[in-house]
Amino acid sequence: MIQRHCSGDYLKPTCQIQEAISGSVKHRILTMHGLWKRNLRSVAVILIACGTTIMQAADWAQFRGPNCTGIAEASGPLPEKFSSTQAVRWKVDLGDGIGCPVVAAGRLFTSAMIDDKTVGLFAFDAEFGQELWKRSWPAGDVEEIHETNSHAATTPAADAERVYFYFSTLGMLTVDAATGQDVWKKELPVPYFVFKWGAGMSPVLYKDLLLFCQDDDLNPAFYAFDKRTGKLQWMDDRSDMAVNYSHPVICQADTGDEIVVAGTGLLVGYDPATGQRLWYARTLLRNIKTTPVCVNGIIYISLQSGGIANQWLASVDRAETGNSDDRITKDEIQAFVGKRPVPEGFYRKTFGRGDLDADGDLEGPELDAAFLNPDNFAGAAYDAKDPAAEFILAVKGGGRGDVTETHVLWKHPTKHTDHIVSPLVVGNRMLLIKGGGIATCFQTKTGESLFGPARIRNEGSYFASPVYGDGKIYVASENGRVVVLKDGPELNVLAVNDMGDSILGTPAIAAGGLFIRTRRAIFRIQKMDVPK
Ligand SMILES: [Ca+2]
Ligand SMILES: [Ca+2]
Ligand SMILES: [Ca+2]
Repeated sequence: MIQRHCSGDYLKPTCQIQEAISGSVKHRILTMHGLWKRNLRSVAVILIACGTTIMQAADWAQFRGPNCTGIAEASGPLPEKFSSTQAVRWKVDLGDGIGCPVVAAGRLFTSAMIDDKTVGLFAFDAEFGQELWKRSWPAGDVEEIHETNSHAATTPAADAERVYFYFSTLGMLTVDAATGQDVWKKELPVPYFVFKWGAGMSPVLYKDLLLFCQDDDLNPAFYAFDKRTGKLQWMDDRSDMAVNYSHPVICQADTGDEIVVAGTGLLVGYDPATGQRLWYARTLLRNIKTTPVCVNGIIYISLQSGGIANQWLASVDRAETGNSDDRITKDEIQAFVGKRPVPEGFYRKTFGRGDLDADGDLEGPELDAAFLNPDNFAGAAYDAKDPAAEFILAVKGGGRGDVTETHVLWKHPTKHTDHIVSPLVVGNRMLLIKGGGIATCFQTKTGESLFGPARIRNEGSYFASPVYGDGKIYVASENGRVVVLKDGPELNVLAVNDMGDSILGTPAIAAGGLFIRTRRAIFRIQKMDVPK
């Protein structure tokens, strides 16, 4: 039962497919492994007292760790100074990859391309680095992607029992965390990204749900599976969205938990039990690639995005692929894409609603109509003088319906947000890192500036998002350097460390170490002079 939404109504019902969601603490206790086993009795007592949070605090089980925040609350001491040879507990060479490492119940998981045609998923002992198992699959007929990307771009999610891994041509694969053996598999529509950005969304866990949101150019949708069986619990058709790369986060609102997803034009709060859209704030931009951070029922987000017409004209209607007449034709799109035929479905969706005069090209307002849902125009219009926009924003969860006027706490234009790097919120401070190595910091209560823009002594490109542990903030750059900042109300660069190889994936902090995935290896970095 999928009910399509009516015009202008973003609270569309979704197909809820049976079974209430129940987190079972008892189940977790019975199945804990490794490090936890030693302290089973005391851990069990704490678990009963605080529900599931203790597992999440100690593990780094998914993209950007607990609730995608980048924060390790109980990390133990972590080093300031390290390199590819200094403070390295272990290192393993891997194939190319930019997905992040994750750690659950003492095991580390990460993905890599084993060769051009084969994708691998690897399990290591987080403490000692021995390979526990590896799996490989034929990558299949993968789409061409941008040269800075890798086909191994997604991050697994994991718990003590299973590892959940998404790959564009394979769908969602779930294997046993201890052995790597198949548990369940779900095929999903293979995503299409006309600008060759490629698949980059990773599954995240919430209680017994495995959440996967993917806003591509053909079939944008948000899925919730039963993590044990793969059974689809609900899905939300997100055909009102353009391409986004923002991960779902959990907001603990006064009214209960919500799943919050940022996307084209809209920040949406979902009911975890049913997948219904509870609220939306009509306050975002066109393509959202940062992930919000949710603290104490408030969602913080930083954004930078242009309009849609200007991007299409700049990319496609230029000398190499077009004729610079401010009009886009299918031939120009095909010339831009290259040899692979553009899917008919893409033309149906875009020209179908955008070519208003049916003359075979898109121009002026037709560009906005083609590439944005008619009910969800976002970002600069085709005739805007300045299509770029960027801001920071705080929205209170727990609303119902259109909360644009009621729950946006503050929204400030800035000049230093990044379009890919997500913000880090530690205590009452929100830190942004922008490409080029520029930091700005704001207080979360009002969004007022605390410091910056200020240089962090490493002028690289940035794809990874900052992470926090032991009073320090680690910022990894594509140029292989990891800048270490002291967390505080002023900028304080403690060290700039060279890992000797490009880093695009966000590092993980868990099990007493800092795990850094470079393009060709994984390192466990830790403070070496601390007695164990
Ligand atoms: Ca043209
Ligand atoms: Ca036309
Ligand atoms: Ca025309």
